[in-house]
Amino acid sequence: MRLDQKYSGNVFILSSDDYAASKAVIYGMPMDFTVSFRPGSRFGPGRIREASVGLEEYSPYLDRSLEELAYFDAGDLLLPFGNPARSLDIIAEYVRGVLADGKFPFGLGGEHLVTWPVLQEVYKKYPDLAIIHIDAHADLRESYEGEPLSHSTPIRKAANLIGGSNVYQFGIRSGSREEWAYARENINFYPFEVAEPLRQALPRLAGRPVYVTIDIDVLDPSAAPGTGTAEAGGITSKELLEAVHLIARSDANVIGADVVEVAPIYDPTEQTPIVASKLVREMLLGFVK
Ligand SMILES: [Mn+2]
Repeated sequence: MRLDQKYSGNVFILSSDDYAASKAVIYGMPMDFTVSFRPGSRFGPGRIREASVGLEEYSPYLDRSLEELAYFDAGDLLLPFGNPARSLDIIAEYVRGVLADGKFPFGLGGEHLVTWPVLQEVYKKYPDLAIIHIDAHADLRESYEGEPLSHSTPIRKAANLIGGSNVYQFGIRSGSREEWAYARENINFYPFEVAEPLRQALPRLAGRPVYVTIDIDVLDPSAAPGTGTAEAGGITSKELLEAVHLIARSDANVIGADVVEVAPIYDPTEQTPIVASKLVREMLLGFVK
């Protein structure tokens, strides 16, 4: 597998053509094969990139510009439609290479199951791994309708792998009674709110390698209607950006990140990919040192 191969011409603004010299690698994971409600997130990565042309390269929050950071955008990985298991293998293989090259993996989903192979690879490299998961949904099911490879299972799989005490969840406002009971008992669970509990939890992650996974549906549907499983009662885009900045300014060592579940077809105003593209800019500038 060639890690420096571009699969499409549509890239995030100011991304470098030089894979070798890049500190971070953006890759799209255009998979939405296991969703229980509305599909369409396979088109998320491409639309986030298109929306990125509307961004300033400078972040006034972080006083840092995209021009100061070398990152490569590989485009979307070629995933076989209808075959989640093989798709996850391809994602794992790609991320394994990116990590072996010492680069920061930055994924764009896709449904949330795409985070699972990434977490497995990241954990192999960082056995002391912790996860910050920001989402409306707990994603803590063991299986969904009998299927363990489901978009509602990745964080449960991660908790089983790295231990629930290393999983930090924020903004959750949906899930089964079993998921909530599991969350309360087994992981660091901060439902409904994001920025305030994050502020309190971050000191405990000082010095730890941390992977940050953000489901765009943590936002209120009024801010981000373009997602498969929109959930009323969400946070504002301002609070989500604040959360990214809190993590960026903390002593946690962010070693990888993703933004998932943007499904552009449900948002004719395109505000969802527009919000997501700014989120990606702030995450790149804040997390990749
Ligand atoms: Mn979600």
